Amino acid sequence: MRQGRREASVQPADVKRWWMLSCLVCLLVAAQSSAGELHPTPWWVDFLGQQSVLDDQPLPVGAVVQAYDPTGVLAGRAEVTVGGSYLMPVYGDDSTTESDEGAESQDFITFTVDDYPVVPTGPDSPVWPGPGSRAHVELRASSLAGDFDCDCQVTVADLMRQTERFGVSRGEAGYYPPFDRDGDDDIDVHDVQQVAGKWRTACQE
Ligand SMILES: [Ca+2]
Ligand SMILES: [Ca+2]
Ligand SMILES: [Ca+2]
Repeated sequence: MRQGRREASVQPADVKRWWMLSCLVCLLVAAQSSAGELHPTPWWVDFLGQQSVLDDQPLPVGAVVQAYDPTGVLAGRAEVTVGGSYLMPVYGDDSTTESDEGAESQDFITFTVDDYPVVPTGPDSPVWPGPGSRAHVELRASSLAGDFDCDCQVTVADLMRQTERFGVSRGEAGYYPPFDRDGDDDIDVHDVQQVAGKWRTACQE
């Protein structure tokens, strides 16, 4: 009987282990939500395009356009409902909170289409001009792995774009998710190796 009671009782070490595990889970969940969740604020800029392309074809209906502030905070997301077009509110940061919800005036905005890299092609520059305004920015996206300048081939130009951000982690200036090929929140040698492995590949004609 005494043996049975001892097995059923909760030991302090068990409580400590459970508590540490809970903390770890909370941290992981918090890290994930800050990385991938949109936090709309009352301040936004409408970004739009009407002749945007993925692999030289009009953006397909259902494609997801996303926008990031200079440290990789997700600030806008929109689904394409008319081929080649998008209209996306890109949210600004709420200065009254500690967390970073989005862009500040004159921030450079980067984009992805279905998580593929995008080159903005104007006519407006891809900056967040300030709440309540609009920016006409057409997008050119490429689904070819490692093709960061979206010219349908992987060359030294793509590697240079990526290595310019070498050592940058999510939350730091210059973080752009497509450069982080293995998705572990930094741009390091493993990500560069993946792109180097695609050297001289090109889109199929
Ligand atoms: Ca910000
Ligand atoms: Ca390229
Ligand atoms: Ca990485």
